[in-house]
Amino acid sequence: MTKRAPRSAASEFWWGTATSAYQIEGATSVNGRGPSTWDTFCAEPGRIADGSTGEVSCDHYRRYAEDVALMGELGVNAYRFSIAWPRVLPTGVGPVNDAGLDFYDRLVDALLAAGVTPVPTLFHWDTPQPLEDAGGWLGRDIAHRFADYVDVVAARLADRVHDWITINEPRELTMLGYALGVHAPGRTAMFDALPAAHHLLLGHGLAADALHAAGVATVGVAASHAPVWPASDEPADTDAAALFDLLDNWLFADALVRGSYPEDLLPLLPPGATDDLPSIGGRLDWYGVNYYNPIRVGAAVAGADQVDGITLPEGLPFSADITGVPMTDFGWPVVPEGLTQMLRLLVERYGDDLPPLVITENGCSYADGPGPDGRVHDVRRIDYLRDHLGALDAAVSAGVDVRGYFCWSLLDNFEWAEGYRQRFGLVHVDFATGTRTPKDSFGWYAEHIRAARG
Ligand code: IFM
Repeated sequence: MTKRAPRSAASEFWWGTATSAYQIEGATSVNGRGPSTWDTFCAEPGRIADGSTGEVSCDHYRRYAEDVALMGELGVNAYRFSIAWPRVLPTGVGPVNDAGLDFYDRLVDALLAAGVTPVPTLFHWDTPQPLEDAGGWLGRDIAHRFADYVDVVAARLADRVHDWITINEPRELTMLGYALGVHAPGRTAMFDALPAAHHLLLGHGLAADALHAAGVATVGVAASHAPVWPASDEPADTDAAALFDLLDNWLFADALVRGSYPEDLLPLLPPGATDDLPSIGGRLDWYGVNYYNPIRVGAAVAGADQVDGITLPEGLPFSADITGVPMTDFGWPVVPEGLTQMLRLLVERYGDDLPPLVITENGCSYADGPGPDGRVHDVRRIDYLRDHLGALDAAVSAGVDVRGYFCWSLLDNFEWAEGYRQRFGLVHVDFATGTRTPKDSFGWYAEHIRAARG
């Protein structure tokens, strides 16, 4: 496979922050936006922990100028946001909703005026509901419809937007949305969910081709990765961990980077999946890693397991947990050295085939809100960021080629099945009023960026 040339903007490290459309925009039924699977999922009683929806959220659709001004204060030179497919194509296919595209036009222009490079993600889980009704990502057709939508967006924005991300976290949509049903679209297909992974990956490949044909400078992906630690040296544990590792990390990365699938997973993929691999692999100018924490995995044990706050059903061929390390308020392990380890694992596995890396997400949920002085003293987030950026430095010192870091997230926002119970933002949002209050971590990150950029 030919390795693509490193991205053109490589001379400037991206210091950024990230969000996604459904999590911040609100305005879900405004100006012609169509319904997404997340609108449908949120409307089902019991799906979202606090019963909330993304209908208003941070109201970024109306307050985007204020949010771009915050980015100016923060000093980031790049912003990762996502484009809502149902805002552009309300039913997932034509006709085009110009009012939807106009919003992203305005946002891009505001970012450029503020000196911030826009790095849009074309799909961050908000599948148009009519496409889900026709089978969603379990079917193959949607990959082609995705590429058609990408053509439409590129035709409007590629004159000003040079760096793009095709899809966000295909692992989560496959596992949480289609296998376990704890995210939209709420299907519980278990191992029969794997065709969704393949179709998302095919969608990535077709979209990347559409973007390159539109003449964009660089195409990336945002893939979640977690080092998998076997619970012990016992074969039952190491075997279970190896299977989990394939499903969690290498199913996606092997296809994206090498254009192959792990042999052991082929029986779970659609017939003929390998024929599509030439349309998937080798299209990346850079590879985006979303890192939160490692996972300790062992042989199946009786009783339910919890991973990252999600209860796993019984009957899976592995168990997963992690103890003995600090936890965020979401119950996610805080293990900065796992970031160094994950980046090194990618380099070891792919060698020269690996494109330059970008950390497309890293961050933490802590509940701190404004104190009596009106400020948000989120000391734990500062520690988290300092330690993870240190772990990133360690990887770079060890020779890993990393070209950017996006902190998740700019704003407290709608955290999927958790609703508004988790706060990942550098900026606190009062969801009753929309008031934004930069946290102490915002000032810390601003200072870090200033020092790093010299
Ligand atoms: O909020 C999510 C984001 O949408 C995808 N990556 C993980 C974040 C925290 O859960």
